[in-house]
Amino acid sequence: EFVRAVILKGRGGDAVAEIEYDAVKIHANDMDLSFPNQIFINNKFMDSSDGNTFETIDPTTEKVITKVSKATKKDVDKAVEAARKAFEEGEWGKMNARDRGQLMYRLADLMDQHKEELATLESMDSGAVYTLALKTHIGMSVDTFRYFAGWCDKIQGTTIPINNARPNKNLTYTKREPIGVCGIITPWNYPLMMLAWKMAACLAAGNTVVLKPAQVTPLTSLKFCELAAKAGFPPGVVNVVPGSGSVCGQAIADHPKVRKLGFTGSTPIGKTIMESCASNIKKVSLELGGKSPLMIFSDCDMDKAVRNACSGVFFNKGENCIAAGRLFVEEKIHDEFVERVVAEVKKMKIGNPLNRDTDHGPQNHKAHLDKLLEYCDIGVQEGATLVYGGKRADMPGLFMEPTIFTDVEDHMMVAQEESFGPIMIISKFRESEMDDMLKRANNTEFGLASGVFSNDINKALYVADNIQAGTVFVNTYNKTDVAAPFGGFKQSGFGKDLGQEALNEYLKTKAVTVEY
Ligand code: TAP
Repeated sequence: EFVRAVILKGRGGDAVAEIEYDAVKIHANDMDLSFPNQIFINNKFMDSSDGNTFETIDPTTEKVITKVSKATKKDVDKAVEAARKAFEEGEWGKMNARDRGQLMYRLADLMDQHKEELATLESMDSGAVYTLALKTHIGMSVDTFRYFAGWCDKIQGTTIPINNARPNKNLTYTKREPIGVCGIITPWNYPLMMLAWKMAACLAAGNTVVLKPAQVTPLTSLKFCELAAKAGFPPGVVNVVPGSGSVCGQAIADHPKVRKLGFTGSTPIGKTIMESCASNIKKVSLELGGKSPLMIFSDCDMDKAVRNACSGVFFNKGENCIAAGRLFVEEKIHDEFVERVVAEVKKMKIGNPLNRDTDHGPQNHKAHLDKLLEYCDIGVQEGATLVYGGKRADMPGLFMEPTIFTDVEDHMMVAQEESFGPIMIISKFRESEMDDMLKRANNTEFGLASGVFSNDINKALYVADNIQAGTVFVNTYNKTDVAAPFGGFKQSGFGKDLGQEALNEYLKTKAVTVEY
């Protein structure tokens, strides 16, 4: 059902602007939802230039939620031009940094006020369990905007004592400047959170942006646009172009006026993006795939290790870039550990992600579920022991049983490749073989995250020092925070999201030398 929605000036606490668009209205999760389904350019929602659309599907019901406008290359050009104009000629480029911060705080407040609506949309579009979507997908997005809002007026340069051209004196100072029009391309696992991680740093630095969300999960990024306009962001600062990677994403990566590209997604697409960025020497940051090792020593707190291993693998149905992709469990505790994780997995409630007692929702989309089932088949063919799951759950919707493999050997595909699904992969090591185990854990082209459980601080820090990964969790897992830099090594990419370091990805340094 399409109805014209008008958001009135001043309504909803902090809103300052009005925006009018053809809203999709549905009733779900005991609430009325109203959201856009068109391209967003210059603070206006519009159809694509050729009028084409694509369908976005609810993985719980496999039914179409709505059609969404499918951006063309022409639409990308239009969005980039809007962003360029906003950066070079508009109010945004002249705005005081502190005022920019206020806008971002206001947007964060609006996201907070709409969190139930956003979490419901995220849950329906991506299959995320609602309670998790509220806390993580949306909650961390709000926190990210608040965190970077605080950075706006703290982006500073340095003064540098260079050699003087005697008898004159010289002074060099640096300025940290925004780059200009930035492109952002996001994946489908945490649709709004991946937007927030990149866009908040990008806007805090003073840039304008054209973002392409993943085709299978566009809805929260469009609802976000409504809130950005409502918060008072000037036209052209935030532009969102839903569409395919091969057309719309590629057009952003190729665009000569886009000066920076922030990408989160798979390693193969990251490589093509990096090549495309060479066309105009775009600055690029890549957050790519992972196969993060989680190493569990016999001297660990077993309860904690079991709990964290389960959430490390099954959090967000395993659709988590830092998911513990491979467990190394010390032989001495291996059998007990396996018994206990199986017992935990048996307790997990699979079902409608909007139900408050559900632990495990449907996989994001059909092609992904099919890939996961094939991954399990290969694991069995390779000779790994399938201890639990490995198949589609016996119910309607794209549900997969949480899965556990043991006896996984290093040469197997399941030991090497990311599944991006609810599949625990367990290998063994002996106490005397710590260095050998570290070698095995490092013998991968990925280097996103890692974890270690041990009550021996020397052992834990030895592992932390010697593991090749951008993130190391010691006696915890998945503990990300908006203030801590996040990003991988090796073919997991480069450049950081979150923390102060993320600002560097969206700034350039100008050195000014004065003689007096
Ligand atoms: P991809 O298939 O790489 O897609 C990511 C995004 O790139 C999508 O928006 C996609 O568009 C777009 N894209 C595809 N081809 C493109 C092209 N030629 N030019 C420009 N854009 C293009 O990844 P995915 O399947 O969505 O996400 C899963 C992967 O992301 C996993 O490997 C996971 O580990 C990784 N990931 C990493 C992190 C971090 S922080 N390192 C976080 C989350 C996910 P479509 O909508 O058409 O697909």
